[in-house]
Formats: sequence, structure tokens, C-alpha cells
Amino acid sequence: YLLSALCLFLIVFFLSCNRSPSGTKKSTEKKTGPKRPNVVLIYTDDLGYGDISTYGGEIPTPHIDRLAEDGLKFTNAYTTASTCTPSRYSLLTGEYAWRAKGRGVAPGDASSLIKPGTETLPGVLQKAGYKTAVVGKWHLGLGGEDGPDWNGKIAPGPLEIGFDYSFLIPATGDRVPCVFVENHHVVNLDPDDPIQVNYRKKVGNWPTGKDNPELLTTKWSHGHDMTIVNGISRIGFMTGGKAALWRDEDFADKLVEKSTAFIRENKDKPFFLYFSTHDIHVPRIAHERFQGKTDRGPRGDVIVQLDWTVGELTKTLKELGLEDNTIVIFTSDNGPVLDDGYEDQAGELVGDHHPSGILRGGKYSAFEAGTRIPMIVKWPRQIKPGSTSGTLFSQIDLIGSFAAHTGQDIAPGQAPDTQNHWDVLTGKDSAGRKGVVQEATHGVLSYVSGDYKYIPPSDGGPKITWGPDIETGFSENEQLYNIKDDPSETKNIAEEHPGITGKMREELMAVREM
Ligand code: NG6
Ligand code: CA
Repeated sequence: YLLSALCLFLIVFFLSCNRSPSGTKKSTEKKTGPKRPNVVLIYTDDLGYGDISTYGGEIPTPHIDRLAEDGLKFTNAYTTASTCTPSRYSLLTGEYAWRAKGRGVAPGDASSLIKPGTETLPGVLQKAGYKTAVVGKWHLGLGGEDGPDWNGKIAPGPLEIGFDYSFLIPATGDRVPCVFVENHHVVNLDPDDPIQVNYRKKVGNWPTGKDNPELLTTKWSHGHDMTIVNGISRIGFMTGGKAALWRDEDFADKLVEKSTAFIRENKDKPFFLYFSTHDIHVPRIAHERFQGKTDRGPRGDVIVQLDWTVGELTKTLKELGLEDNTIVIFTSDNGPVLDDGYEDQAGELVGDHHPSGILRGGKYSAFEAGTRIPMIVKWPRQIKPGSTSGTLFSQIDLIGSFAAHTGQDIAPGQAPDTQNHWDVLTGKDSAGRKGVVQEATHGVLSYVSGDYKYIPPSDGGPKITWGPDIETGFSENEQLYNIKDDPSETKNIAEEHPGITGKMREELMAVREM
């Protein structure tokens, strides 16, 4: 009798413990600690160091400027390359893209560059319990060795490397196929009208920019003379998939719609949103309501559109009460360019707006404007509003910093170039990393450390020869600049300072051979 009474007592005791709401709460808190910050990474395309007004630009960008007023603005932050694919590869994997071949600007039918099993920024956060999404430009290849199967299941892709949800412009706006991909499939694809894509020869009979320029709403200036979709000729040939074709004017709206839906669905969990804008890459086709908003032509209008986008994301976070504990990082994949292949008057109308700010060069370039980019971090719970940081920071350190902050290990041999600089990212430390390597077009590497920038000798000429009017920064001689005293890299002091030059050369070599 006593034994059964004891059993009954124990059963009642355990049941009441499990039911107690306060007991449950306590044990969850113990397990996960206080709620981790959400992360919204706004990764813009081709936005220069001087393109937004808080960095001196002449085009008003009040919503982006507001992020800086509420957060921390970096003046010495770098992306890893002056073109898109390698920057994005390094950002997501923590490995310099140049460590292996085939990670330059990817064609629109490239296979997945980041292999499943690779440690990634979203993967690390996923392991830490985050819901993760990518919305926007991908440009890191899709599918297996034969490339993407546009008419079937498109995999591997973001979902196989750490994202729970994806809504993609598969490559860039100027590359076919001109369709969105949501998770594993093309959106709105009619199976009776399959998509064909070819980057070498024409497929189907759709007009091209080369043969039918009279059909174009924006003319091409170099490249971009293949299949016409929505009045714009692209890189690559395509046919089929008519019902799935995008309208460039709707990019910003579509990406905002998908992102805000993701934020709303996950408002009660920690989430990571990699919001990868199409703006301000070519073709620069703003929504009708933004066309003509500036007197600087389409390039100005898409900057205003980009600013609106940032405003919409900020508004959603605020509305849901998430602003205080969400880290918003706003930055760019590479430096600016005016004519990047379409006659959109970017150069003619730029006036006194300086996309590169005080820096020399631009997209594709080894000079500073190629890779020194705007970067703003807002996190009201931890970061002092209106602060600035001149500490060296590289986007390659986001994965290492978030891994450390969320207590995740990175598998040995993975993410070899990332470091934890959480305190720099959140404005609490001014030591920063020792040096950082940048990759320009044609794989030319340069190195920044302390006050100096070193560019080793290379074959390429001083200007890009195939289109954009940009200085490459290439020379047959070694170059050394004191970027603190001479941020515009006007005076090569390599010969004057052989000691510093030699040290920089050796440090770059050591990173290359690591
Ligand atoms: C270049 C394209 C340019 C742009 C760039 C990639 C030509 C002539 N130019 O090859 O328009 O698409 O590639 O830009 O085709 S990025 O920002 O995605 O790296
Ligand atoms: Ca880019």
C-alpha cells in the first residue's frame, strides 16, 4: 500500500512540474540563453563608397542614412573582390575565392560554386537555431556538374548549403534566363513551354539586341547583345518559359515582398535574412514610380529605389517590434561603375556626384574604390547610435564573427580565411585584422595593412579595354600607397620605401601560400 501511494505521489509530482508554465520557461531560458539577435544582411550590387549621402553622395538616401544615424558607420571596410561572384563566394564561405580556379564572374548557367558540405555563414547560423533565407541576386551557380535543370528540380543550390528558404534572381539581371527561382523551381513555369538556355549559341528564334536593336527600350553599349527580354538584350541566349519571365521594373517590389513575408513568418525565432538587392547593377530599370525621381538618369533612380527598399525593411522590423534586437548590416559587393554595358546615360548625367567618393578606380579595379565599400551596422541593443569606425574590417570575417558570437565551431580546414572580429563589428574594439587581400579583375591580388596598400606588378594595362571607363590599378611596377595620408592613391611610394614594400610583398605572399 505504501509503495503504490509513493508511486502515485511521484506521478502527480512529475505531471505538475511539466505543466507548470514557469518551470518550462526557466528550463528553455537555461538552454538557449536570452533571445539571439536577428540578422538582416543587405548586400547591394555595385554600390560605390561615395554613392549614398551619408558617405558624401549627392543623391538623397534618407533611409540608408538613418541606419548610420542609429548605428555604426565604417570608413575602412572591404569586400574581398571588385566583382560580384568572388565577393559573394568569400562572404558566404570565409574562404578567399582566388584559392581555387573558376570563381570569377559566373555565367548564368554555371553549376553551384559552393559545394554542399561547405561551412557557410547561413549554415553556421542554422546550426545555432536560426531560420535562414536568401532573397535576391545569387550569382554563385546552381545545380550539379551539368548546371541547372531549369525545367526540373534545381539543386544543389542555397537550400543545400544552409538556407531554409530562397527566392532568387539566379545570376544577374543582365544574364539569361530572366526568371525567378523559388527554392528548387522556376516560378510560374508552364511545363508545356520549357526553358532553353545557351551561353555559346543562339537557341530558338527570339530576337536579339544584335539583330533587332529597333526593339530595345535601353540599348546595349558593350556585350549584352543577345536575347531580348522585356525590351532589354542580355548576356546569353534563351527561349521558352514565357509565363515565367520577369519584369525588371518589379525587382525591388518582389524582393521586398518576399523578404518581409519571411520576416513576418519568423518573427518569433531568431532569423538570418541575406537580402541581396539587384540595385544598382545593370540593367538599371527602376519601377515606374521611381523613374525620373532624380536628374541623374536611371543610375540615380535605382539608388532612390534602393533607399526605399531599405526603408521598407526597417519599417517591417519596427512594426513587429524587432528593431531593438536585429542587427542590420548594409554593405556592397564591389565598387561602382557608370557605363557597364547599357546606354543608360550614367556617365553623362553623373554631374557632381562621385560614386567612388575620394577613392581611385571602381568596379573591376585593384585601386581602393574596387573593394573599399560603404558598410553600416545597426543594432540598437548593443551599438551606440551615430558612431563611426575607421578600423579595418573585411566581409570575410562575418562568418567567423557570427560563429563565435553564437558559439558554433567551424569544421577544421573550412572557412580558412575568416577571423572573429565581433568586437570590431559591434564598435567595441579598434584593433581589427592585420591585413586583408583584395582580388581585382583577371585575378590580380593586392594587400592592405595598416596605413598601406600594396599592388604587385601585373601584365594588364592601366585601363579596362573592353567597355567601362575605369582605371585597373595594374602596372608592370610594384605600387605602394599610404592610404591614410593619400587615400586617393595619387603617389606611388614603392621605390621610396623599399622596406615597407618588401614587408607588404612578403605578407601578401604568406597569405597566398597559407
Ligand atoms: C561583365 C558584364 C557586366 C557585368 C559584369 C558582372 C559585359 C560586357 N559586361 O562581364 O555588365 O554583368 O560582368 O558584374 O558583358 S557583377 O557585379 O555581377 O560582377
Ligand atoms: Ca556587383
